Amino acid sequence: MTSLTAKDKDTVKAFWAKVAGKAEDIGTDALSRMLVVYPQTKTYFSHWKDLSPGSAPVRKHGITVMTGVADAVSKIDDLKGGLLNLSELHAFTLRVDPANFKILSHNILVVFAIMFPKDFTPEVHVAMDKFLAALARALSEKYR
Ligand code: HNI
Repeated sequence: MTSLTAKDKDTVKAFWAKVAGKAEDIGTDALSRMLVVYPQTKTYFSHWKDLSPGSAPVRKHGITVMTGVADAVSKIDDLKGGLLNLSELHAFTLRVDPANFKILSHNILVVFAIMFPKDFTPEVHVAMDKFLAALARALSEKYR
């Protein structure tokens, strides 16, 4: 298990500060891709009218998820404690299989690479990958 070094945390905060203004587009694109490329993820959203890329509910939920990511950046020193309520919601209420956290993380990374090709250096890539993995672990905390 890789944990975030102090340098990783600085890299995450600096990259997030650069891209946060585009969070709505990042969330919409990442969620759109997840639903197309990993159609098994659609089961959780079958109550939506339109699951096609960029639809109103996809955009709305993309924004919600990125608000959660932004919140996690601010709680980077205690992700497990900071995200307990959100973990409880996904585990007990929504019953999301935690394997899906990895899938969404992957799609977020793909969108970072497309939207920010210059800023998304290998160093930023590894820091964001570690951060999203730690976020996924924190969200999985209540499943045990
Ligand atoms: Ni997730 C609701 C954050 C991954 C399925 N999710 C939320 C909410 C936040 C959130 C915030 C709103 C909570 C509230 O209403 O209080 N989700 C996150 C974050 C990640 C994540 C930060 C990972 C980076 N969620 C996932 C994944 C799935 C998922 C991978 C399923 C594939 N989430 C849901 C569903 C809801 C949800 C379903 C309820 C949405 C609705 O419209 O019913």
